Amino acid sequence: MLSTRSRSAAALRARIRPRAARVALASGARRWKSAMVESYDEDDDEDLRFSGHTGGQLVHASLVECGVQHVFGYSGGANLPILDQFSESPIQFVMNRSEQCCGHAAEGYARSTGRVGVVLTTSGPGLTNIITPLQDAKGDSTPMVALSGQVPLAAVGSDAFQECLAVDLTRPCTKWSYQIKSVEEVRSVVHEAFHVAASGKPGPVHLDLPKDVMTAVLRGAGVPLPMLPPPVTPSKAVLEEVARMLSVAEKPILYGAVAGSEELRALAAAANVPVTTTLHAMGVFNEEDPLSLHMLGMHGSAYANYAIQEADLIVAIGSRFDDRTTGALAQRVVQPTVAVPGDCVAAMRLLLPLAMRMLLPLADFPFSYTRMPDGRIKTQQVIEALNLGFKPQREKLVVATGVGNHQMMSCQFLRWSEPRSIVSSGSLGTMGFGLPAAIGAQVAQPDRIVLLVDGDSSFNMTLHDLGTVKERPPPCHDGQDAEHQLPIKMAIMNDGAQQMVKVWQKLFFDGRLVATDNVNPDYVALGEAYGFESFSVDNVDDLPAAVERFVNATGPVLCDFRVVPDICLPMVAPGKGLQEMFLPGSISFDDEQMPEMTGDAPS
Ligand SMILES: Cc1ncc(C[n+]2csc(CCOP(=O)(O)OP(=O)(O)O)c2C)c(N)n1
Ligand SMILES: [Mg+2]
Repeated sequence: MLSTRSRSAAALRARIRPRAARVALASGARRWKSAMVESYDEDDDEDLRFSGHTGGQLVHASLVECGVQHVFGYSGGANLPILDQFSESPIQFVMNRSEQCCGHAAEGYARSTGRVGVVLTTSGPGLTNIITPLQDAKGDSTPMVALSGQVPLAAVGSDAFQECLAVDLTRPCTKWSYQIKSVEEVRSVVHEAFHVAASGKPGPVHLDLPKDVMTAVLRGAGVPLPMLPPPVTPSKAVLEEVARMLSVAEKPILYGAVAGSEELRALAAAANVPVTTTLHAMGVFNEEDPLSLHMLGMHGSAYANYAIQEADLIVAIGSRFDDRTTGALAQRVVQPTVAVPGDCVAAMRLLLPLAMRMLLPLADFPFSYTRMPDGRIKTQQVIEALNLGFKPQREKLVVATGVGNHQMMSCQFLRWSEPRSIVSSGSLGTMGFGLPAAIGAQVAQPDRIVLLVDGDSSFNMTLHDLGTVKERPPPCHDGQDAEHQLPIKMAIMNDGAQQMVKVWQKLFFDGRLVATDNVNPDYVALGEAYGFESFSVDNVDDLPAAVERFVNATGPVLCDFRVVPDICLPMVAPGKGLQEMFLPGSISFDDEQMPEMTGDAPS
């Protein structure tokens, strides 16, 4: 990020990754016995409460012990002994329409709350269907526990029906993947899985559960619960060094942090340092605050990109310098000048009393776009109208997105003021993520307003999960059953294209368009087929009324916003520094005016 400019204050440049500490977990290894052990419950060795339970019952009991309230899952022969436990359970079981959707729903659940999302699949295709969500959760540091059924241990490795080498498949896309081999270890392993998923840098854990282990009966106490290491405390001395750097920096900037909204706001105010956020952190810092520079990166605000390029001190909080946020870098891995391992929120708390300085940010180059002269509407325009429509209820809003222009335009044209208000696939960029993730967020928080801003192509990938929106599962421990539907507001930015990629074809492949136009279903008819209030709008005159109807709908509602395709600006072309971005107005989606680019298209 800073490699393109050398400045005299280079010695001050810091790239601090407070979460650089990782839980060191080689896959397959599952015991910590170190001097760091905080407590160990000796009584647990004698715990006979679970003697006589089956493996399936132990899994369920462990989920309850770990505070699980919702599981997203799908049935199958291999997971029946576990599924059976949910016939009478304090845990609400949500059946999405495919395992991929279960996985994304668990991600939406986790990201909008900070709690661990839980998924249950069957063996074979059930498990392979969650590879994408697992990788997505790994890339975006989302705590998730995935449980898969498996053929009986004796059949493992025999190419049995619906057998796959589950743990081998999930090893690279999880923090830890493990096949439970005896009923004795079930409770201990499940507890440990939740710890691994939620601690250090959060991420997904996969447990494979052979059917015979799930039907076996525990005799005696079983393996004691794991001994867990205490969290790393950020070093006061290192934070004093950070405070010193902050006090002498001329152009510092704060970047990142998904958690610790209050701490970040206090820190920015005390030190008077501007804040830019990544996709996942939208809202952690109030964008109405004059210190807010909004999102940075490939489609970030021009002022954030200029500011971070010019900064002599970057305080990165829980961020990992993804290439979508850095632009061209000499090295893929950014080495911090000072690293503060430990919990970000704790680090910010400790830094707060030490940090004081004066500086005012520069906010120029606003997000903008060109309106159509004939009254047709653009995605940016719709999102601006949605922003206005939902403004009075912004504290309650959670926004899920697909992947593409509409995703970036949501970041640009919605104003974000609340933490955990965006649910979006950042690292993996998974089309089809939006609808199931919205479902997960709504299941987790029935009182919040869940808005899905989806692209037509992204929506097409998982639209079968409309069935889950329609049939909310029966009431459970919380007694919510006012309406058997999830009141998700689904806004489809229907530009008839995979527009983000189509733009790249125009820019980098001499305008040759291959397989980036869509033939879409009639979304209004589709919504009605599922029993939702559904309508469409395609012009600026009808837009305010359509948005009002959309905002005020009480149940699930689908609006097909028929929009004119556009390019998303600002845009940093591949291989370029952030300061070399195309600004709004500099290029348009018109054939004639598109400049031809050299170099690789974005990946
Ligand atoms: C599963 C998956 N396949 C392919 C891609 C590559 N890709 C990135 S954006 C995009 C187009 C998205 O189209 P749409 O959802 O309609 O959004 P738009 O850009 O038109 O707003 C594609 C194909 C992806 N990100 N995910
Ligand atoms: Mg599209």
